[in-house]
Amino acid sequence: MFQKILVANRGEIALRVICAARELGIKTVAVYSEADRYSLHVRFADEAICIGPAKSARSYLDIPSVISAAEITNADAIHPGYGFLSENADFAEVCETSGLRFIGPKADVIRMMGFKQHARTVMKKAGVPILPGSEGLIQSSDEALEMAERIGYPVILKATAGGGGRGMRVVRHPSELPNLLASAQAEAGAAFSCPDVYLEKYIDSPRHIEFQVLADLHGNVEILGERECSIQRRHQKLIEESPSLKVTPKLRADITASLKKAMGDIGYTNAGTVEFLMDETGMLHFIEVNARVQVEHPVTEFVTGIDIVKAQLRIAMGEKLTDILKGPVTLTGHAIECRINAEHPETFAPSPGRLTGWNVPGGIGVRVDTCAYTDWTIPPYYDSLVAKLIVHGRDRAEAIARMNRALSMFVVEGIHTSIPLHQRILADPQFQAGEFDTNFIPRFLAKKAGA
Ligand code: MV4
Repeated sequence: MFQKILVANRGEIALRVICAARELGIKTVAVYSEADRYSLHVRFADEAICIGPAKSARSYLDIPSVISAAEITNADAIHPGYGFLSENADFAEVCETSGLRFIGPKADVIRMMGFKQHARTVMKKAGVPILPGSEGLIQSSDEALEMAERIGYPVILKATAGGGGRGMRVVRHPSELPNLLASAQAEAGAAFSCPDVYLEKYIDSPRHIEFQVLADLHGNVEILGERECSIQRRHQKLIEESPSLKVTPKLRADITASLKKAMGDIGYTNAGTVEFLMDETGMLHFIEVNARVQVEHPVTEFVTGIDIVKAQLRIAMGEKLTDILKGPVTLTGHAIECRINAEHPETFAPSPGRLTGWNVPGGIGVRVDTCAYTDWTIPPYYDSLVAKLIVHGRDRAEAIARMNRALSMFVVEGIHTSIPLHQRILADPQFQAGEFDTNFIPRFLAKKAGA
């Protein structure tokens, strides 16, 4: 049983972890940079400790500073949230060797999932559908050309250590393959200190659909349905929902069964997400595993009624999933999340500054996860997420109406936010019909610019 945990993060997710710990009677330690002294996560934690200057590399990403803070405050465990150190296998390892429980998967599992080609191999072996592609890493242009010929163009080269679109190249013709291979390898080497790339069939207009996993330390795995995350701009999700309109009960059951086996085989523990691309025929293909709690976890919490962060803490304390879940996982109604960013709704320029006015919507089926408050100044050093607005309705139409209502009551003054953009997206007939893919936002913005 944990007496006290340290939350190695900031903003809304730090506060989210503090909420879960408090409900379980576990004390919390917040860490903060000099820029976050007046953040709500500092105020609501039982203790708070400054770990360095504003720059993340010298505070939230500084492993010795975070570990020292945990040792000084006598914490039992560390929750990493998302981003920062959450998928850093070395950090997870240092936690365990320092006698601190890392609230996440084991270090070697995080490391393995970080190498995408390896994740592909283990998923395939367990019967999870993957895209046609290389069995291992690409050794030469000739090998890649031969493989691409067999699979058929277009293909995509991906950095095995990559993520967020870096070290990726789409190849539409053999003549461009050698140069694109070299540039993918160079970019991967510079960004991840690992130039290795693999190759797979490219899907032109996929949907991005991901499945939520919980796994305990006793070999039990549960899948909490899926999230539709196709509404993105430059790899930043804007709107997520659950369930996906395009996932049939049969498809959900099939993927759930294959993932239960795969995640068990891998020895995956705690919370995680398995990402898929859906092709034009409605088939799902595995792409990668995210070994952390995600920004969009609340939509799954709304439709399942399961507190995912509390489950993370209880799993890390050794509890069994059957005791945590108390019955089968069921999906009820429809949930949507809008990420409210401090940025200009048309130029997307960051918009930090003082919140001179701030009113958060409430009422039935409305949840706001935020660390912001009136007169707080959003610092310019971190990502632009200021709040997550999540709604739940009995069906998608009710959820959309509820989101519109809640957005209209969300008052943010002093900065620009993505609220007007969300209102325009929700009014779009294609969005309302559920007819969209990962090219929706580029198309939507081009349409507006042209009009
Ligand atoms: C793909 C793909 C099409 N085909 N893989 C982008 C980030 C990384 N996580 C995977 N990504 C993609 N992989 C194949 N085989 C298209 C993308 C992609 C994408 C995926 C999900 C959501 C938005 C996206 C935007 C551009 C490209």
